[in-house]
Amino acid sequence: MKKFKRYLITSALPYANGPIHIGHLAGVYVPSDIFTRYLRMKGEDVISICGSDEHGVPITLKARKEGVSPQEIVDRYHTINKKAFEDFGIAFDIYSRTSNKVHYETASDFFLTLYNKGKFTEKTSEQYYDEEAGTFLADRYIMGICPHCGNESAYGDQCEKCGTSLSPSDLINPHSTISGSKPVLRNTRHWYLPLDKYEPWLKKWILEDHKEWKTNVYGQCKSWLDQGLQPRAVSRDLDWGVPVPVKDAKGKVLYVWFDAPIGYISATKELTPDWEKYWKDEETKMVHFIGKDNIVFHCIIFPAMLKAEGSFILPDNVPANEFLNLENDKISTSRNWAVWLHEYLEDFPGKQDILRYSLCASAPETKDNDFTWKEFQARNNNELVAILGNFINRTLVLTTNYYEGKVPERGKTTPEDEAVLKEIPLIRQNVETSLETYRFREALREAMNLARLGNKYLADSEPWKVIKTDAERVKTIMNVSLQITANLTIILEPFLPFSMEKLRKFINCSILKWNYAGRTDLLVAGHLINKPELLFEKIGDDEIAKQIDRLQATKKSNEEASMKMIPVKDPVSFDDFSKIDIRTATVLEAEKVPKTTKLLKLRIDTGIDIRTIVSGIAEYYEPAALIGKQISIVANLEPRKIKGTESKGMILMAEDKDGKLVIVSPAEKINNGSVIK
Ligand code: B3M
Ligand code: ZN
Repeated sequence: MKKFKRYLITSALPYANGPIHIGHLAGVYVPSDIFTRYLRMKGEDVISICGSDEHGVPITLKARKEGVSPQEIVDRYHTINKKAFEDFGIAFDIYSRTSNKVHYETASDFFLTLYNKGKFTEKTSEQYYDEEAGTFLADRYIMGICPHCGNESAYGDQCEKCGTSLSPSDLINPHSTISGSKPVLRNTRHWYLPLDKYEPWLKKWILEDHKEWKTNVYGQCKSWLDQGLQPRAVSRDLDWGVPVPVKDAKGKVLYVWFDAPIGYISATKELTPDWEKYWKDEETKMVHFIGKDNIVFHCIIFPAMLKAEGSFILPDNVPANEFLNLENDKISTSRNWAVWLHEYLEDFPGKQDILRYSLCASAPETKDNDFTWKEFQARNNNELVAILGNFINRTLVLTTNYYEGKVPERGKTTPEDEAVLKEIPLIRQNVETSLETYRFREALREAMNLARLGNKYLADSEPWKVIKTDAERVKTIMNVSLQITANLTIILEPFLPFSMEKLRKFINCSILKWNYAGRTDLLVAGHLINKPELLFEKIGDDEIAKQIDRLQATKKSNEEASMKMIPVKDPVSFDDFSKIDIRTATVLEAEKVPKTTKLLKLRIDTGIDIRTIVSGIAEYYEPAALIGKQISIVANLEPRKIKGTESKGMILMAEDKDGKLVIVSPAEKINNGSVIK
């Protein structure tokens, strides 16, 4: 494997239009933080770069909705998110933002370099324009009816109800969300990066030279490349973003996905005047941590940009994760189906490590995964408390009780002691191998094996019993246990930085060098440890119930909201309406349709005839209760055969959000056959 001189770690720049949730943390920031901390502890030259992505249409949309400027939106969320990362110990060397000056200059220069080298093509095409507002419309600004599912509020790029990707011309009755007017097509000129020209190079670089990339990443790249790449527009008609720095480009900005990855470069510039060594030296290993929806941008488009520019290095790896779901449902900002970091900290103050732990333990590394509060509780109670906490607590308490906190001498060792001591460097090796291949779940499991080893060692050697008969032997046992403890503070540090910092204080040892892990002399005899406290505590059922209740309340209010919002159907003419013949009638007989649960067969008197109607109301009405009841029916609906019975007409019913049905009756008794209009 190639040896690198330094590392450049980037983590996807979150859009500054909403707060950070557990999905972001599990997919991108916890793994990137673990990796960075590990490298720092190894003494590598490493920088970790992140910041807010402050451009793009969703931000302008949100600003418009709230009636504030886009800058106000990004200022708000930049502050919130920067703090959330700090609170969770995600230790970036810089958390920058793409609305700052360095970034504008860097992105402009980058564009100009490509422009001057003739790397872009220019093309005029037709795009939707809002004549009333005097502006071109990004696809998101156009709404209309989805041609697939009839959703009346589908966007010009996607229908969020059925998930189909759309283009604005697919929409039925498209309208601008800015003015409400019908958009018209107008010519506009844009710059394109001809990705097709980079296809042969990308195929070799990814498909041949980077076979070691994670299968989900490699697979997605392969499928893009197999489909064939198209030129991509790198500019947009929008008034928020980095202006296109050439003549005759008024009202045009760089496409957000052109400027955002350049944000990694600008942030590095902001961090250090020595930035070029990280970006322009082949001996730097660049690694992009991202979520799966960003793969094409980081593996295909950004590398093509870097290649076109010519002086930058390319990523060595892009360990993208899949998505995390929450309690079996897709995390969604708009539906508030998420665990927000700031909310978590309100309910679990000081317990960042538990979330870091459980998100890493069930990270969506190879496939989408589910976060549940029950599992969170189990990870804490059965692993952090019962294994790690238990081992540490017993070791420290016994050391305090037996030796007033002084590390005892390790006397003659038994084969069992030796086996345990030999295991420590092996565990370190396993953790390393997993970390270096971006298998963080596995790395954490391996690291926890050290706590398991210690726990089992104590349980097997029972110092609390042996102390009565062989005090010398206990000294050795406790010395071995303390070496394991000291090793834990190193090996678990990347995963549980808050708790390991505390533990280092307990044992009065501040060694933070990865290469010390595996040693069995980290605490010398006579070294004094401090008075310990509990590192982890059980989480009670009530605390978990509270979280689950909150989610259930969210689900309920979402359902109610979506019920309220069932959009009104398209207008019909009065002529069309009056074709439907609605009448009053009275039920004469009612019986269940055999072998069905929902159907009743009714004989009714319509005032004109006596007829049979089959209706799906058996779950709500006992047949006997219906007899004599006056109802409303569609009298001229074409007859239909239902379960062998000819049904002539339909009974009118109101249906509520839970699907409950209620018969619609005239408010007072009236002759059968009266026209309802
Ligand atoms: N802002 C997209 C996202 O959060 C994005 C990443 C940019 S990384 C250069 O999905
Ligand atoms: Zn749809």
